[in-house]
Amino acid sequence: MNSTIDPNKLITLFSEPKKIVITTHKNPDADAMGSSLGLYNYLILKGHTVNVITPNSYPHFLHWMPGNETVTVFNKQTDKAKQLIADAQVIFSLDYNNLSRIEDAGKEIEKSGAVKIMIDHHIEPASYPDYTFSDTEKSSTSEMIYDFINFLGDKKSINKTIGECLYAGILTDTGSFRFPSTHPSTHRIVAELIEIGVNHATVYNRIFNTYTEDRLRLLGYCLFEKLKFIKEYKAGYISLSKEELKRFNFQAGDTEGFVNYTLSVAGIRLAALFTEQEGIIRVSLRSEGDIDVNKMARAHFNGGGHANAAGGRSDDSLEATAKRFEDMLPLYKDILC
Ligand SMILES: [Mn+2]
Repeated sequence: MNSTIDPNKLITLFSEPKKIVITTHKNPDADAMGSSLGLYNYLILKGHTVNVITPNSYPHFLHWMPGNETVTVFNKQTDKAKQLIADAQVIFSLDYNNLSRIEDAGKEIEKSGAVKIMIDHHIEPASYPDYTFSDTEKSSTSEMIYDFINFLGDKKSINKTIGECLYAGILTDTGSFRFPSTHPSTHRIVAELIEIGVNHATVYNRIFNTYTEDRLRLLGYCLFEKLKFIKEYKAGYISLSKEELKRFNFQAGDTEGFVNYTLSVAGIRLAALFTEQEGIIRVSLRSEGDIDVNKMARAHFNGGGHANAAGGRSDDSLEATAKRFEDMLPLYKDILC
């Protein structure tokens, strides 16, 4: 962990019961919820009063995590969430690097005089926190929560409940241990989690084998009818209009992971998914090797993320957004071809 931070300062901070709020990014994924609820379960074990606040709701396949029933959703329980932030003595920012990533909740955090701690693996962390643990080499924020508890000298307190949450985040953010961010340290941590009782098969099934029939058929439709390849640039994309999503009774999270299927075709190294949601086009980009989709997302889709996985948005039509993607490919001819 960050060697410039004196662990004793944080050990002292947490030596007496504190009111703590844990926040994570919009459209929370398994790493966002796994790191948040992993840390939540650790901190309540230590006698603190802890609340997790998400900007908006998150998919059903993440609801099994211990402590899920206590999560406050900012855009649904706004007054409660504002009060919790105002009362907090310590506020964590997990799995995001900038208050703009949590929209209105960010404004409340800006006003707060609480001690702020960021734990995150995205590039270019903002400077508002009192303590920043930022490491873009790390597989996941969940892995960093394990490191954080270890940093506090309290690894022995990591139990099965905490471990299941952290395992979920590590599993998904590494693409099931495939992505380059999967280091020997990642496997060592996971080995320890299994040793303390985490059942990896159970966590896998709870996350990946929970499709509704509609979701599976939407995937089939995407692959059969919607997937378009631009083979000269080793690229492919899927675009889905709101009418198409409606036809399959789309629920938040249903298209999670769909973008990766495009990369499973030999010779394809860049994939995109465009979905028309809430009046904007959501953009997901994935790549292999040295193709930096974080740069593409920043330059063309008002977004960002990691080198091989990034996201963004577009205010244009679905068709115009897909065209923008196709038009941008020649700019990256050198790295794509
Ligand atoms: Mn993450």
